[in-house]
Amino acid sequence: MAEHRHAHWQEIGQIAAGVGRTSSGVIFKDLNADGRTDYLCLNPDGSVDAWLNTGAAQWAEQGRITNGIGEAGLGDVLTFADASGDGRDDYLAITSDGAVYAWLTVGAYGMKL
Ligand SMILES: [Ca+2]
Ligand SMILES: [Ca+2]
Repeated sequence: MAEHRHAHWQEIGQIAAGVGRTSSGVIFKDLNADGRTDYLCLNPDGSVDAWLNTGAAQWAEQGRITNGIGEAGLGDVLTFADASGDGRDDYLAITSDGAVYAWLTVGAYGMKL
């Protein structure tokens, strides 16, 4: 008899109160490689504001972590993914022809509580 695995979901309710932005720019990435996804607001100008996930629905505001790349022709799509393999998601700009430019996350994010 074949074993069937099914996803199981446990509702835990609201985990973030929101930061007064529209949902379109909200993304979740792990900035500090602690295994907990962090809350990022990607603004239309490419700047990014971030809140670290400190656990139990507690978010530590980091403020503006980048003003954006400010280069014409880049940033058709802006996103975060770990390009360096260190567990911390990096800032990526994907052009209209699929080329990708990366800004690696270096240093440590503070924990403002
Ligand atoms: Ca994290
Ligand atoms: Ca990285």
